[in-house]
Amino acid sequence: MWTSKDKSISVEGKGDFSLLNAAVSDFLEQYVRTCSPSRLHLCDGSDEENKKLCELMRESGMVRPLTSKEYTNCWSVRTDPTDVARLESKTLICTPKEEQVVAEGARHPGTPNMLGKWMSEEQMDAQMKDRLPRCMKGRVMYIIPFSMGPVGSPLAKIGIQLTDSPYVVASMRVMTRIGTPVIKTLNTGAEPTEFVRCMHTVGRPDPADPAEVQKAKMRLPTWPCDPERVLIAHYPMRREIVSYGSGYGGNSLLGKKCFALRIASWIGKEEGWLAEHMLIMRVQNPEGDVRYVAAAFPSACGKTNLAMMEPSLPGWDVKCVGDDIAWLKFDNEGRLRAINPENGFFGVAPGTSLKTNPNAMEMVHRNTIFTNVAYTERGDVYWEGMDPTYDLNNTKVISWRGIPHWKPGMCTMDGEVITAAHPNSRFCTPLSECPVVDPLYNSAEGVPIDAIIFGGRRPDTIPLVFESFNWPHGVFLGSAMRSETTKAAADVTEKLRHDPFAMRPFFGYNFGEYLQHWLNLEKPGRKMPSIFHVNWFLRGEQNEFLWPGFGENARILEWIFKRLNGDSSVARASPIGMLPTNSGIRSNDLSPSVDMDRLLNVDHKLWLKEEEAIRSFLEGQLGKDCPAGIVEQIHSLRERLANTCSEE
Ligand code: TSX
Ligand code: MN
Repeated sequence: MWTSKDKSISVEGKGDFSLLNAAVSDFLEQYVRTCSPSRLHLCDGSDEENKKLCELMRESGMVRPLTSKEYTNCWSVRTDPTDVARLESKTLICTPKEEQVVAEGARHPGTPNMLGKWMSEEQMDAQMKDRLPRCMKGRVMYIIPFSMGPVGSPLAKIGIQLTDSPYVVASMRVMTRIGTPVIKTLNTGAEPTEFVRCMHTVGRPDPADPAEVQKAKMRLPTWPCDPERVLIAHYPMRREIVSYGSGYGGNSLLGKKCFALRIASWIGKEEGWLAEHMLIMRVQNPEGDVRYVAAAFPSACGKTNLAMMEPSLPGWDVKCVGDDIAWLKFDNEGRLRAINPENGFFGVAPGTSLKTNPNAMEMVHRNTIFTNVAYTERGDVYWEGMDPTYDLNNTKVISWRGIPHWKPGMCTMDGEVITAAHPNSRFCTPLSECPVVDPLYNSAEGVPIDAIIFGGRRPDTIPLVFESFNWPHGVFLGSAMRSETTKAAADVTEKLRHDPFAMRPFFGYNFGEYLQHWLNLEKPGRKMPSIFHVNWFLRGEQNEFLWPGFGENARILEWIFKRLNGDSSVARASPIGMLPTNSGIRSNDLSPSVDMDRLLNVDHKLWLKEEEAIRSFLEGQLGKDCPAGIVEQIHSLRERLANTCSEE
């Protein structure tokens, strides 16, 4: 039983509420009063608790166990068909002043704001007052204490998530470290540790409102949500997140994008560190030298594949620390150290195969929650691009929408292709199941970062790899990132989207301040990591990929190693940065059709256009908030391009 401070309300409850300190109790009481749950469940994080929860979800029809012998403790979930992705237009950062979130350029009327959206705290409070009251009536409110980062690490931060979704509890248990040890660390210091308040509800409509009850009847009974009224609010100054109406991962697993990127980037700016949309990997060469690199890529670039790749070069080895988020902070010795705040992978399933990511294919056979993939009569899962040898003719496949005899090539009446799995379907797997997880993934002090890699999906213009001249130039490269979207679009320029630092939907504060924060990191006594830019996606005349990619990307890592070791013979200056020399990248043992000259070419005409696009984007979005250090980089690039004659 849980009782409010003034003893006026009591709610049936499971768990030891005496563990909660005063701040956590106040937070809980505030939302118990608002949401009126019928029961409370304080999660301890135990296996037993998880087993019971999965069983409960199985009984209610929300999850199906994968019964095939090849899978152990794996589950399949289908969401409401209207609740399948993050909703950027419903995602807002709430502060007293708009300029804390939106840069000057994007505040101009008529300029579309391409980065974070803002709403005043008062306005958002009113919106939520319209949604939250009694939203958990008749149901359980789960209380999840979680740590982003290894429990007790000086780089870790704690959150408490309230949610009415058992799917969220089971997923948070995979993606973060949850349970009793986390509550205990809140109270071990001299004063209580700060925590981020995370409130989530699927927004089951008010049972007292007949209209809302009627609307809910139209939905999948196993996946309550309120898609028309979804709202994901971030209050960075209050260290609070309120998410209403969606059960989908990016909107509901609040430790991930909401906390570890948006709120943490704000805290990082205040405290002098970085929360970035980056993978972290350990690379070892045949001589045994080890380097850790962090890399930021926009979506559809294969970040998860790279994070756990199998290098094709003999003697090279890759280990994975994380595939999505990095928290980076300089230590007292002036070295940049990184932790992965997460404890699991929440990866896109379609396209994942033995060819693109053998390690992911192996790990998803254990302790994995699949969302919106197809289910088969063999009791396993299927998705597009999973296995070209899968016998679809003789296996009954149930699509993610529940079509019982799905076959490739099926179409709707409008001629739209029906896929087996949703394109944004996911696997949710603990880090510890990755066959190449780095033994230091749990290290409290983090791993030392020697290189930062930015990337993009570009059919032309951007060479395979190049290095920044220096730190501010590297920051500029991050700000200039653009990538092809996988959506069909009329022409090539429409397909390219600016995605600075791969953070476009994840900035927690003003992009101008963000760039200044990055520039300010360079200080005497600090060993700044080298910054690189890669592009695996250059295409030739027949639209064919010019670079084999995947394991062969080890060749790029080899060049990066040489540069980190100070080898100046493998690079030459170009207007855009340091490019590999003709023999800089090992390619003699690649197919002769791989045209290295082409892959490393800098096309002057295209780069003049590129500079124009970067400048117009940065000027448009930042306006007066563009740091002088970035303005200088734009001018220098233009000058270098003007001062070199085209080689053609
Ligand atoms: O993940 C990818 N990587 C990084 C791998 C470590 N992908 C998949 C991106 C979609 C999410 C890639 N796709 C990569 C890559 O390096 N390169 C490409 C493009 C490509 C695709 C197919 C082939 C070659 C390049 N070749 C054949 O299919 C035979
Ligand atoms: Mn991501």
